[in-house]
Amino acid sequence: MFKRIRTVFSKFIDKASAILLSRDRLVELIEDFKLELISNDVAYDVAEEICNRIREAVDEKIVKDRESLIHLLRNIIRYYFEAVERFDLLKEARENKLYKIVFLGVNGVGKTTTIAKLALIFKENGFKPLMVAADTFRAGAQEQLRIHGEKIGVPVFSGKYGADPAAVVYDSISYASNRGFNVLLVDTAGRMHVDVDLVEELKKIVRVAKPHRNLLVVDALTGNDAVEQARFFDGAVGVDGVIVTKVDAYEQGGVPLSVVYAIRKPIIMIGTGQGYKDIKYFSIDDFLDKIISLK
Ligand SMILES: Nc1nc2c(ncn2[C@@H]2O[C@H](COP(=O)(O)OP(=O)(O)OP(=O)(O)O)[C@@H](O)[C@H]2O)c(=O)[nH]1
Ligand SMILES: [Mg+2]
Repeated sequence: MFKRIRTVFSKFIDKASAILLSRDRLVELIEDFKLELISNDVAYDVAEEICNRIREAVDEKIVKDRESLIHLLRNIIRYYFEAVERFDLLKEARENKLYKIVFLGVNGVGKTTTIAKLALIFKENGFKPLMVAADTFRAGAQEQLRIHGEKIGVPVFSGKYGADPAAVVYDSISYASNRGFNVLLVDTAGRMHVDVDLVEELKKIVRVAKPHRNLLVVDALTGNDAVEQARFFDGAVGVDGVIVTKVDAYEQGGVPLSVVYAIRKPIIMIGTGQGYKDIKYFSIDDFLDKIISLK
């Protein structure tokens, strides 16, 4: 997990600490570092900003040794994550009679699996979740959610194949309210951004559901595409928070930072495997510890 970006940081720290006093060589090194960041999924603008700030700190003589360089780098990265407001799903669920989340994301990123993982978290915290299959397009989509539901012991609401997804969501809300469910997790069809009709439909789902949160699921392995997807969905229906999946198999490391930078919305959770327990709350400190070693 994040191994490549960790190597990029540690190499930079090693080399830069040795030449902190020779500005020209340092500037050159920072330029190389920038390219390395970019090739590990750090968006160009972020990489440039990071490097500008390092250069400024060097000029202001803030960076005196290895320790202060590490400190500086961690603070620079931390800043991006702390600049966006975070929220707590369990806390919000406690504050609402029926807490509704709509999950967004393109095909195959891990939406359905993530919904099942989250449903299990809600269940284990004493909630009564209902999963809603609003993907009425793809054969097998509802079935997939139902299989997950059976395995984790969480009911699934679905409409007929080919039904209007917004109508399914509408019906699921009264169903949930009448039967004492208090968390509604809506699975939507994987949308390709070029498809305008599908976007209109997504807007309709959101209008009907009036969700407390729209959570976008992105697959870390798609790199820069994850950033494009974030921009797209945020522009189309608004994204409140992001779940980054498949980080267990992801070495580059730049995606969480780039996504937060692109849409200024927090990473809420990360998917760390295919099992139902393979999900974690995103922690800024954990992330920093993984990518920038303290030594
Ligand atoms: N390694 C790993 N695999 C994951 C993770 N999350 C999901 N997957 C796998 O990714 C594949 C696709 O997951 P789905 O949940 O079906 O994805 P989806 O977004 O619902 O896909 P569509 O419904 O086809 O749009 C499955 O094989 C999952 O097991 C994760 O965090 N790590
Ligand atoms: Mg799915």
